[in-house]
Amino acid sequence: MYPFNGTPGTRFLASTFGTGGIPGFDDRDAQFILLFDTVGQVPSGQGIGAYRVISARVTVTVYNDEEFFYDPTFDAMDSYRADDDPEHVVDSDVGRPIEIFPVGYRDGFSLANWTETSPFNVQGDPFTNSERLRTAYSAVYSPTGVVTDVSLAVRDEIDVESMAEGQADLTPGAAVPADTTFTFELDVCDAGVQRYFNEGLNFGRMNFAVVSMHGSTWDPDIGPGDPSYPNFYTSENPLAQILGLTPTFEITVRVGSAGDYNEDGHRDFFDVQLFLNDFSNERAPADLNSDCRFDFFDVQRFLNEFSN
Ligand SMILES: [Ca+2]
Ligand SMILES: [Ca+2]
Ligand SMILES: [Ca+2]
Ligand SMILES: [Ca+2]
Repeated sequence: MYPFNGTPGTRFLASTFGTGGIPGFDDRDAQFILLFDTVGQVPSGQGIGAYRVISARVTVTVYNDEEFFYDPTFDAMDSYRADDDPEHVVDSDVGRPIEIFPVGYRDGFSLANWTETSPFNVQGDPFTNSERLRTAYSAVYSPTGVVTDVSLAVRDEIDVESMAEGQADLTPGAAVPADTTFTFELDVCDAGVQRYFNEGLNFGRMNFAVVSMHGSTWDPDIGPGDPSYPNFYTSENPLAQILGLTPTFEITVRVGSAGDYNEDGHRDFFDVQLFLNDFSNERAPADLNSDCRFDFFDVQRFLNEFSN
């Protein structure tokens, strides 16, 4: 999802970068959209609310060698503003994080009909102004499924956190070598994120936007910033296919009632025992209301689902 990508969906590499507040461009200018079909692995069509994600992990692997610096943590939105912007703040650490967001759609597109070769825009002319045109965009979800485009989060002053910052086996600030894999352990302790997964798994497909706001030009005046930006292997990349470096998605999800907690088809003492054991050891499967706390509300929910 980049305004001037002539071959969307079929490239061997995909890059992510930002524009530092240049008018006419989204702040998150080049976005890497991943599509994973979950049909056949997670039952689809069970209804919104039937899915509770316990953990989710996405990986992407970098192709380019030592062209940007590793930053495993969130950077303040105002640090992405241009240096001459009065609201600019200095980035507190070297490099820029690579982040992952839900995907939203516009202009007639949806999870059901947006494909990897869908056009960047159907309205407007990105050569004149590409702001808020993209048919699929990095987004945040509300608990009721209201979608907000965060492609212009810097100028919209949406101080939004992603579902995860990519983590790599590197020292923060290090130049990132080729073939480094970034792992996103998605924060599922958020009712909006759970809603996003419910919509995706119910349909049978999970899409994600991998984004970063690395500078897209190397400016020696900026100092110890980024010489460049990440370039990732896509699923089409033949080398990545052979070497196992294509993007991956792993999920642990409960489908349906937690009453049969041990999933053996019966509701009995062993479900109660396993739930209480997980609950008292604060294991993620027992956090039945997905708020990352272990309290009365989880017990109440378990008793409800067990007795119904
Ligand atoms: Ca940081
Ligand atoms: Ca930084
Ligand atoms: Ca059982
Ligand atoms: Ca809880």
